[in-house]
Amino acid sequence: MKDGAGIFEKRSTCPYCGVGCGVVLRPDGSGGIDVRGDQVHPANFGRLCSKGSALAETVWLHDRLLSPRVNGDETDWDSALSLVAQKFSDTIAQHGPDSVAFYVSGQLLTEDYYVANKLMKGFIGSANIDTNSRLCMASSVAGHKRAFGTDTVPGTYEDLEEADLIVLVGSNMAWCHPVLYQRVLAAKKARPGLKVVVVDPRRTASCDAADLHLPLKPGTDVALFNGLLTALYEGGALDAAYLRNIAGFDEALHAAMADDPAATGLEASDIRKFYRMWMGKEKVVTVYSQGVNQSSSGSDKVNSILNCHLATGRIGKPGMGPLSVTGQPNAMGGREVGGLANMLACHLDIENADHRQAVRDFWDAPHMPTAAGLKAVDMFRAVGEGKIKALWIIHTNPAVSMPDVDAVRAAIKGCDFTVVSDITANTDTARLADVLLPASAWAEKDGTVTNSDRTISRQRSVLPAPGQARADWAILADVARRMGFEAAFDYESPAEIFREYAALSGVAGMLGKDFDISGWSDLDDHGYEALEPTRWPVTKTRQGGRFFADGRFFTPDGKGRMLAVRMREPVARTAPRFPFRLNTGRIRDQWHTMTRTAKSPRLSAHLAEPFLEVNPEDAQTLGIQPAALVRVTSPIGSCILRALITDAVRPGQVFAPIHWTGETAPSARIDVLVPSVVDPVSGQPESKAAVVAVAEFKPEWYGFGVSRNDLTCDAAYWARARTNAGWRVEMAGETVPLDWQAYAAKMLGVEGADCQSVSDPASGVHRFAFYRDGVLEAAFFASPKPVAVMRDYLAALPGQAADHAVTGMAPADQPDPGPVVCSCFSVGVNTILAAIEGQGLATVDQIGAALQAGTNCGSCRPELEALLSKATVLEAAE
Ligand SMILES: Nc1nc2c(c(=O)[nH]1)N[C@H]1C(S)=C(S)[C@@H](COP(=O)(O)OP(=O)(O)OC[C@H]3O[C@@H](n4cnc5c(=O)[nH]c(N)nc54)[C@H](O)[C@@H]3O)O[C@H]1N2
Ligand SMILES: Nc1nc2c(c(=O)[nH]1)N[C@H]1C(S)=C(S)[C@@H](COP(=O)(O)OP(=O)(O)OC[C@H]3O[C@@H](n4cnc5c(=O)[nH]c(N)nc54)[C@H](O)[C@@H]3O)O[C@H]1N2
Ligand code: SF4
Ligand SMILES: [Mo]
Repeated sequence: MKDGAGIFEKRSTCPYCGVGCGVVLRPDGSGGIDVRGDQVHPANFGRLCSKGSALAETVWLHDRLLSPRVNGDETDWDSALSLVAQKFSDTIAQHGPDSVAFYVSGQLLTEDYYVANKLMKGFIGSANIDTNSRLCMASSVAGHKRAFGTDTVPGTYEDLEEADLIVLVGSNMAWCHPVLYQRVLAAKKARPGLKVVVVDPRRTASCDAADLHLPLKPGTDVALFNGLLTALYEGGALDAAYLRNIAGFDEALHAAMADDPAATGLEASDIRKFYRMWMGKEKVVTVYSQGVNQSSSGSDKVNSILNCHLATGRIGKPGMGPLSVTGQPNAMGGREVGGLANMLACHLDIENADHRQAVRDFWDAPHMPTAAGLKAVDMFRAVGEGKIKALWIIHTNPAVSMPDVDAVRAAIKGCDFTVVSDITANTDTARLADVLLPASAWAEKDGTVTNSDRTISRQRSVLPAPGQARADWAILADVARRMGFEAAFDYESPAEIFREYAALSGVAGMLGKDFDISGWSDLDDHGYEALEPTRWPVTKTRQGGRFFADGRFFTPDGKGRMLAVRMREPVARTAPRFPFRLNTGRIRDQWHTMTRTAKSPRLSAHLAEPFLEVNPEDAQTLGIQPAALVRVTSPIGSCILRALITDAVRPGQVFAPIHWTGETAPSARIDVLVPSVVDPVSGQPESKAAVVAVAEFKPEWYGFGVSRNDLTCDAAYWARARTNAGWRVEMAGETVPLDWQAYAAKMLGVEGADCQSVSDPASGVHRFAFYRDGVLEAAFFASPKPVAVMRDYLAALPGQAADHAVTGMAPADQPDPGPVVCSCFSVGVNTILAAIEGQGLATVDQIGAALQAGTNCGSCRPELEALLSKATVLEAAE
């Protein structure tokens, strides 16, 4: 597509969250791209969040893996892929198909996923392919299948606009699905009658728009929704006609009545208020995410929610229904294509002989497994036990994101043969690989993804793949051909794979399955190139729409199922040695293990350091001061994090983000603390309910540095972040270096540079500024107490003359902007607070008019609201 000026641009999708926003990409001619929201994409209608808006900053090639590597040495594709094919074939010949495994990702494109799944399940003959969606959506899949007979998301995004009540359960939508959240805010503004309830133990940014926040005890959601079902029954709010299509009502109600919502620890009046809101508004959408799924009772939590919607017939109709929001851009596509070890393809079941036969015939497959394969946690356990001897990890970083991650790391390291496909060699997982394969990245790839509301969209390439990088599907198909499956993997383009997949879904449709996109089985290459965002199903007779309003389900008897579920506490119990419940999750501007978002200085400025939210009461009991470091210890591991004292978390609970890794902050890898406890039905780990002890970490010294160069740190604690000028790093050490200047120069990569220093041995405070040719290369500050310097000001200095850098303070006429709140326009908290006070700003829109903050993507608007109320509180106290 060309614009009026003849400049070439293409429509594609954002590679981050499951909202699946449309973007328009325009190469800038020098290797970069411009990114803007796609006005006509039905997920976002032009909007983008802070991460989407900063995509252009993440495509630079700085740390890209450009050629295959075997045992660390660069090589060509032919050698690397022959080795992979040989090792997999030999292992299978010697130890059987179940001695190999693929661990893949909800970020793969559907075409990549299709090839991986076909190779493992149809040709290798094992079901040992599982995906990081096991850590993410497995409980929703299990809940859907139990209730509906299939993994269908009944509703659509438009339901959010039509609803009268939106309940967010375990979802921090403001930060994790920001564009959907903006749609909710816009709907609320247009229709103030729309109410929002947030069910989350923690006060999150999503609570700012909430009419009611229910900070329930972690893990007690089932008691809340069982109480709701009971209240609906007692209040006469059930839909008797719809219930004729539903089995299991009596048992479900009986179980619900046995639970007491008081177990949630919520005020009885708040619970009643919530139940009254639910009963009083027919159009209810319940959005749920990882606070529900990532639990040892995740599947039951899902079904307790579905029970309430089924019992009231509030499902699949405009403005009502359960809506499980998917995390990754193609989490939904992966579920459809059969990426999970217990699925086949197109929602067909591995354990169903008819389904197996149909897929075997379609693929002309030589070997098909008859039982489900190993789920993620079991898979890595089997790797650790030596039962899996060849492992291929694609598009995911399990050495950071799996529970009990040090055991997973040891398992991967000990595996006879590990292949990792990634876009960079600098990940904790890639560092453990025997063979490293360079994948082409988002802006270089073609394919399709499915978002949270079943909309299939094209991802389109606008940049050439750098070096030898190749698309994931092409690498997989090449290995398959080298393993002897030439005919079945003779693909030349993603369009060809997509057509085959669409045809297979027609087989599933004939078997009575919901996932049917056979309307596209004849799509030619041009049609594939031009494919518009479309909600499935896509058949000759039907396109899109909602499911289940008609009371027809995909179970053997065609009825929906209510499940009898009872509340179960998280498996790990707090005890005097481990008195805190550790909640984990995401922050606004980072994506998972940061391999892409951390390349953006703007995104890195929002929260530049890993942290632990601690309630002020607990901080006082533990003697923890603001900005202190804390050691967090669980029965299986230990971390060091910065304490962030806030009443957003309740006493007895702490929260830490998941994003930091061996590359960015090794002592903050949070999954070293989380045990590998799983939901018995879905196999999904309980990632949000470890138990921990918290104590102050007292280092000998604290440090802060900025540098133009790459850093090499070895302190007990360090955390680095990108800045426009290079890097910034927070540090803390347990041993005092003998020569501070030499230590700082080595770490900051400025050995031999001119140095200005101010040292006070008595107080232990040391300050250094390093220059080359009168330009500041780096600066470093160390102190026995947390370092007090103007961090955000200093971070911008490297590369400038900055002759006062050694003071660590800005000259009086250059105020410190403070940590960035608005990433789009890099507006800091101090700037905003000063403007609120100085110019008497009273609304978010006034802040926008004065400073631009919040006027582009809007992701920071909840934080601007919070700053306004903070300023008001301060004023009131004066
Ligand atoms: N910025 C950003 N956005 C992302 C991602 C990212 O990395 N960064 N990742 C994407 C992915 S893959 C996913 S899966 C989604 C996740 O999206 P979300 O699920 O919204 O995000 P989380 O922060 O993991 O967890 C949500 C909330 O669950 C709460 N919670 C913890 N325990 C309980 C409980 O027992 N009950 C209830 N009701 N709530 C509980 C937590 O306090 C937290 O606020 O985000 C997607 N979007
Ligand atoms: N404690 C705790 N743990 C959690 C969670 C939690 O809430 N709490 N959340 C869980 C959830 S929901 C998720 S989804 C996982 C996410 O965890 P991961 O999937 O492990 O994290 P990512 O950083 O998304 O990993 C993606 C990898 O793919 C690489 N990559 C990028 N583009 C491409 C490409 O085109 N091709 C290939 N081959 N590689 C590419 C990236 O560089 C990166 O290394 O974490 C889980 N772990
Ligand atoms: S909400 Fe943000 S991260 Fe998610 S798809 Fe849209 S732009 Fe990307
Ligand atoms: Mo996820």
